[in-house]
Amino acid sequence: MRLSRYFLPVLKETPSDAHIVSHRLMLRAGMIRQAAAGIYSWLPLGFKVLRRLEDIVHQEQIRAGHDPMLMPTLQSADLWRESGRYDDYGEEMLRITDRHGHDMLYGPTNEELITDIFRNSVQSYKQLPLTLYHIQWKFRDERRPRFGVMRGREFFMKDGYNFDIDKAAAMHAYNRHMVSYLRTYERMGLKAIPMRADSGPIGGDDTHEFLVLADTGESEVFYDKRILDLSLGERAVDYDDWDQCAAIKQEWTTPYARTDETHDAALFDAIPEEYRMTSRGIEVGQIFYFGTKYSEPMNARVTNADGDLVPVHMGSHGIGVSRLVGAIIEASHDDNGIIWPEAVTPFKVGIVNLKQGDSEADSACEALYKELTAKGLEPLYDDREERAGGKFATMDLIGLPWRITVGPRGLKNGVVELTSRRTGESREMVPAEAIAELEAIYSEV
Ligand code: 5CA
Repeated sequence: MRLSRYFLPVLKETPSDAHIVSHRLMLRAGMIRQAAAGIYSWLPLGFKVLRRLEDIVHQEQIRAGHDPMLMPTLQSADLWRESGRYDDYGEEMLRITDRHGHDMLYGPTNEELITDIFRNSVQSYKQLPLTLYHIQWKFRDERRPRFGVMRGREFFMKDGYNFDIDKAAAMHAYNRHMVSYLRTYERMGLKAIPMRADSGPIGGDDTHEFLVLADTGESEVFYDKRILDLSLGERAVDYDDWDQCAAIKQEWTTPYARTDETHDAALFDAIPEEYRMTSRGIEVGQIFYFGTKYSEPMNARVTNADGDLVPVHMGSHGIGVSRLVGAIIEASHDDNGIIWPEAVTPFKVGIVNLKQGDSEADSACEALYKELTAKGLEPLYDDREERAGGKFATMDLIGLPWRITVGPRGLKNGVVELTSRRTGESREMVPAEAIAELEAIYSEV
């Protein structure tokens, strides 16, 4: 992409109504614009990051054996009356009446709709286990939408629903989701810690939230520092292996980690003092096991191996995809702007032409641009007639992890400069070497 033709409305001024760094940077970097309180348009740069996260979520869900689908944003109130949540959900639910006088709602979550789909098509335990998920916009009429996309009213969420014959099978689905979420966040360059949580309006007995540590997080968290050393890395995971998934869950849930909602001071104080940590965290996902809470009232039953009709055991599992964009920025930025992890960056490398209009600099940049593009290294080429300082400031603000700087002085010796956004370190090399380095870096992402 050439910056001269790209819609990137960066702001020089810091927006006064944005109170946390990710909100400020998303506005300044031209990623989002507010449409109404807690509702945002995603401009090209922001949309690219959102799509990257969505892709990672899909890949990891499919790897875990879950089936992607798409349910609508609008739902009929009738199903929610069956589960009893139409009245229980309260003011967070946006209720709408259509022209025929039918009660509708903008879905805050989809337990009822998916249970309805399930009960109309599945009759036997032989069709289980089954996990269906979608990534769709949700609406919750939050009393205080704030922090930009972190607590929006409209937000993009992955929600998945497992259907199993009994509690043991549903607990495997729970464990499997925990493992696949750990892998998902790790791929995004994040450390997200599973913490025992409260189930709130979704209900159920077993639930964990995934929290990313950040000073601006809304939750207070207490944890054993040693949990930060855990990583799935290259471990081969067999998502059908109950024991392996249970062992990984055990590994991550053994060190103490809880939010203020479930904090137990006595357990916490039993941890050696040097490992005891208190900080703030952003909730980027939550998994639930709630058994037959929806299948009983909604009559979602299947025949088991003995021929008896039994309600299915369910859980639901959510990832805050739009919130993650903000969470990644909270976890990865400096005074000059965003620092994207390679896995989610909107463009893989920026090209800065220090002397636009100089025929040698222009043709060196063109050659780089073509070759990087051909290799799938998605460059953003700043080909504007602007001074170097302004170009560097824009690149730093939008946070591409790598930058290639091309100027007449270097070109005299045949070299360009490759700079890391994270460390600021710059090295001179011939263009082919810079391309080869980037290829090597991105082949590992
Ligand atoms: N049905 C279940 C699981 S699919 C559910 O709705 N879970 S949830 O309420 O925990 O939401 C899942 C994730 O969506 C949260 O962990 C959070 O990351 C994200 N989320 C929830 N509310 C908002 C909001 N107002 N703005 C942005 N993201 C949100």
